[in-house]
Amino acid sequence: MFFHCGKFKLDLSQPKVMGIVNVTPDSFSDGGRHLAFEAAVEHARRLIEEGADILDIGGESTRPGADPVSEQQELDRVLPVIEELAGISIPISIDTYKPEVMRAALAAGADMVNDVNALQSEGALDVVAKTTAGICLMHKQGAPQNMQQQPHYQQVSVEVNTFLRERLAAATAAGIALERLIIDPGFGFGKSLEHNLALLKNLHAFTLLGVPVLAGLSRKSMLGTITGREVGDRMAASIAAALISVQRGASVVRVHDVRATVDVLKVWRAIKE
Ligand code: 7PM
Repeated sequence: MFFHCGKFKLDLSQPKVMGIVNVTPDSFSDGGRHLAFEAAVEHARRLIEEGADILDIGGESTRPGADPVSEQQELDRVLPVIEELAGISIPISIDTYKPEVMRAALAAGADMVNDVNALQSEGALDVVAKTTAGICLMHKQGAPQNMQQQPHYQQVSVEVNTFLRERLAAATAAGIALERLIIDPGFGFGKSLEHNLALLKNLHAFTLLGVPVLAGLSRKSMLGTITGREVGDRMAASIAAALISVQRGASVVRVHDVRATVDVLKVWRAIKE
């Protein structure tokens, strides 16, 4: 299966590693933007060296519990980084749910949109339909500010599956080819530990929708709950989760620890029938 993603066609017969690049100013607000730019570009280049297949660049608007960032702030953060990296050997994904940020990022050289809102924002479908960008459609329940307060499902896998099927239909109806689409159950986005584990156990069911599956479990709080480890100490748990995801059919894993994940997938590949 090939994933059409802007200038690229990714061969997903081997699972791919998407490395996370956050463009977030630190507390030294004076010159913070420049420091954030330098740090993000340096981090991106390191992830490429470590073997990342895709870079996911985000201005931190979609984190659970996070305050929304304005469109202008998000543009100011991510555009210089995309412009600086444009022309690298792997696809650049823009992590945003804002249509104007999608449009500007794709114009600046991004090849893919990673949208935790699954193109439900007003105008988002139209913006990406006019391009050749790849798109990740993710499920969440509720808004990032409150979604972890009281997640509720009758049957989480069925409901997430139905939602993603509907968003795939909306995207293809807007003229986006199936080859450009990838789906993601959205671990941690309005899900309890029990919900997350049910989704991981049943991850294979999502591959039946006919498009590749992306899984993002890296450093997430469910891994903290299971292991009792703080966020900076969850690499082993994250790698286990990435390997399980791939064994259950994921074609792309979204991770912080690219080097270690690439090694683990090499071992998996060596014994894969
Ligand atoms: C705090 C909690 C900070 C969670 C950051 C996060 C996903 C994503 C994120 C995912 C896709 C993180 C998350 N998670 N996009 N964006 N899938 N497609 O770990 O699972 O970066 S934000």
